[in-house]
Amino acid sequence: MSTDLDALIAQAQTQFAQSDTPAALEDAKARFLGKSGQITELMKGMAQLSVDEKKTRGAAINQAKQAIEKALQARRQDLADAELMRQLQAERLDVTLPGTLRQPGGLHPVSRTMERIEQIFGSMGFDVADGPEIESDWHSFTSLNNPPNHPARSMQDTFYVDIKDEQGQYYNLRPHTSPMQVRYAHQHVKKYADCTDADQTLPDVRVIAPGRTYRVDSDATHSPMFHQCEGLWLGQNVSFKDLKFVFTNFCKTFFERDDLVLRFRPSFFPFTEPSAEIDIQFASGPLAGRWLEVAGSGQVHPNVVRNMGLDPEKYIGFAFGMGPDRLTMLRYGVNDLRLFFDGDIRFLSQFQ
Ligand code: 2NL
Repeated sequence: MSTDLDALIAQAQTQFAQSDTPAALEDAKARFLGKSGQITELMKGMAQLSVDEKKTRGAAINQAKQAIEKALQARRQDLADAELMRQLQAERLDVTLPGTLRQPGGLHPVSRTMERIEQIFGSMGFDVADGPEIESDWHSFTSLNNPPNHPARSMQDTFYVDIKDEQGQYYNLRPHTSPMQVRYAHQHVKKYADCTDADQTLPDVRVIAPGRTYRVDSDATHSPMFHQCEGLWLGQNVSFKDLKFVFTNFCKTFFERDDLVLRFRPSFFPFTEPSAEIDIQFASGPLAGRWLEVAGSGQVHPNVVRNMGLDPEKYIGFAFGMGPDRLTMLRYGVNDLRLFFDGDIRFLSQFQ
């Protein structure tokens, strides 16, 4: 092969070696193998040669072309290998590092209490009501026999939503779960509408209403969002003795204590008459001998029974309201309510 071709091959090899990127390499390729590259120009330059000269010169140029293409291919491969190595380095995984273990989750202690409450009252034939957290003024206050200017209705005590209902009253964040029971009773009336004739046995309303509730209040024992569980049992002959049985049974089961005693202390609520505060006392353990207030209760006021769409001449019974947050504190010996709502996993995981 002629020396000009050897020099051309060497020149191509040098330029390919100096190309550090695929783009630079393709530029270098164009200078030798492109449309106006040096190889192409040499081919064009053969026009004046004789047939024999063309044969030998053409073969030599072709050989040079093949050598340059081979060098190009080799350099392409080198660059691709280098890029792969760079990528492998950059994306290197240390498979010996400890993994990110996903800890199993668990129920919040207050949710556990709610489930226990539902289970225990369920075993005594109570249904579980559900309902909205944003309530109408009528369901939160009026239906429950609260007078129009009752302090519970004030902005100091209740959170209001800037939306009015059909009666022109602002909606509120329900301050208790009673509205769910009022709604439940109405549905009950609809469901048994054909069963209200005097000769027939009227079906009881027996329901609990657990859920989130809201009041303008915040310290170690009050949270603006807290939980409540109310209970309602209305029937033709449901009395305080039923309340006493049901609630005693609940407390003994909930706290897993047979030596627990109850005390009913006269009280006042607009929605019940007569009304009573329910205190419990443990015979042993860290809280032994202390009276602990656990619920409010009473015989449902006839106005409230009427507001439920039921006839107070036919339906009588009791209602109660308790705080699952406080019950959880008593059961586990927690002294600050706010711990339940801080979301600190070190505290919460202790209940799993
Ligand atoms: C308390 C007071 C109480 C009720 C709640 C109630 C519900 C309806 C009708 C009548 Cl639908 N009463 N609930 C009755 C008495 C007391 O709770 O101190 N709760 C923690």
